[in-house]
Amino acid sequence: MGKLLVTRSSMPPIDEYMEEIQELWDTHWLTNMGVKHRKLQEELKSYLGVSNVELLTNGHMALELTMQAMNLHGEVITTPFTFASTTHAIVRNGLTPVFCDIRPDDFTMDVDKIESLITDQTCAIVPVHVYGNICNVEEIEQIAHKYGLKVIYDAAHAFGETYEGRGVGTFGDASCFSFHATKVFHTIEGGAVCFADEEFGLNLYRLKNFGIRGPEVVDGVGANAKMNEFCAAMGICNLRHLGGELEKRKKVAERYRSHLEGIEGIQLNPVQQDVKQNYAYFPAVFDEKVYGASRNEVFEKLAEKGIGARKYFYPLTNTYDCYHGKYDARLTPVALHISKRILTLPMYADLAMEDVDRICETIKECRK
Ligand code: T4K
Repeated sequence: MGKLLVTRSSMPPIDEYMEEIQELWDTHWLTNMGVKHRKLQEELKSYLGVSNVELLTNGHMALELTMQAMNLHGEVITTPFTFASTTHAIVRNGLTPVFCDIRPDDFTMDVDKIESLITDQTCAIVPVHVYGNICNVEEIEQIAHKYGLKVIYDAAHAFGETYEGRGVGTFGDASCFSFHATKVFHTIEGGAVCFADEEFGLNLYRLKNFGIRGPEVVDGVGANAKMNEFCAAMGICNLRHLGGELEKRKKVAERYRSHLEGIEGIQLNPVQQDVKQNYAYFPAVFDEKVYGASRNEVFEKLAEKGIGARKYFYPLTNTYDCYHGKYDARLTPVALHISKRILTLPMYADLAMEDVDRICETIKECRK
């Protein structure tokens, strides 16, 4: 049996992709908001049920440029239980991250702890729909409204999800998606920002193109974060097949649950009420004292058998070497606890049921 990695990119049929990019050989138009870019943008608007979509080179630039386009200054309340990108985007904007703890059940920002972190310097909240678990969007909206704060969701894991029938990208002032190769929906590398405010959208559009306003006017210190035509074409093809891919992911998740649900000492991702899930990740939390094996032991045992589970998200971003001495992870004890115990198991559409069985058998063998 070959190696199993934590995920595997979905690929559209090659002929379909070739057909989609054929046109580029005629036009020689390869980037800078060409036809594929515009087509994908329109398709995503309708798929995600949002009023505006700006396409970018990746999810990180989506976050970074969103914060810049909002002209934020001061402190940003965020979570340390995330990928490097969320915290780095804040810091790279000259903003100060203030870390809020997470909930032990769904790992999203604990809204009961937000208000005590707000100061007169706070300008925004950046929560993460981690593993596709939707944050408490109502409560976050209320707090933001009360204190006049912007809300930028890191929705890198939440592509295509809905909450109470509403596209997840419609919550907050902006939602930033990642279309990286490892994601449920991908454009090889890519990302997008969904938003309602057109003026913000214009700022964002300029910032992704060097801050150019017109042929002779550059009035923003922008970057180059334009999605190219080959990536957009990949997105167009992948979007056609997404329904089938999600169905397959659902079956994989169900198979995992049939093996692992109800085992003492293993906590699975919750099934959230009123959420249409995307089955992006399959995390499991191992409580060594109850289960009889630690997360690290399970990780090692799986690795011995060529199964590449990952410790998403360990370490916490507020303990990274590059932030040494700046933050105190003891102030986010739940995040610290979970990050030492969580493991994301292989999850992708083409993962064979026998492989899920094998992964679960190996996990069960770890019990002492
Ligand atoms: N916010 C959050 C919450 C995020 O999770 C992320 C990205 C971002 C923001 C930023 O979005 P982007 O700027 O990336 O669009 C991976 C991804 O690179 C990253 O996108 C993702 N989160 C993160 C959770 O996972 P690594 O360093 O773990 O990737 P890597 O190279 O180890 O790949 C993981 C597995 O994926 C491999 O074992 C095999 C498979 N794979 C990988 C690649 C590169 C493929 O099947 N095909 C591929 O092309 O970060």
